[in-house]
Amino acid sequence: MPTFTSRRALLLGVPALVIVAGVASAAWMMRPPPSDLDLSLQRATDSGLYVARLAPETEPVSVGPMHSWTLTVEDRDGAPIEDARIMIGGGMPQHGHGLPTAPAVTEALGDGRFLIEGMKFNMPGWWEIDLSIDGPTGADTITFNLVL
Ligand SMILES: [Cu+2]
Repeated sequence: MPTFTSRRALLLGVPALVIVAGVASAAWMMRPPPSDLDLSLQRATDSGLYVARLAPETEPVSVGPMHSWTLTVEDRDGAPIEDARIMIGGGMPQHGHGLPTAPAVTEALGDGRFLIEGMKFNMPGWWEIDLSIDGPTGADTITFNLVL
């Protein structure tokens, strides 16, 4: 029966593919991050509208536990941004996957500080944290690098 055959091929083929991909990617995933990565956690956003500073709630940042960060946003003159729509994304560029959680700003703490909750890194290596900041002078983006 064609249906049975194709289902069986799928049932056998998918796990085999997963295993092959897993073995192949193990070496791939061990690659060191680029040596010229900017690991600074305070920088101007891509179009220069804001200066963003990221600080983890506890240092060093470790692989595993869910934790929070504080993001501080200032305009280019150093004035704190009190009201902005902030979206958080990211992932591991060398592994082709995103963040394992969906972190979000849950509170404006004042003085341009925003609480980011729900951050988690589930493996060692190079992580990117992508922020989009939509504030009073416009929308801008920035990507921070983190090596765990
Ligand atoms: Cu990864």
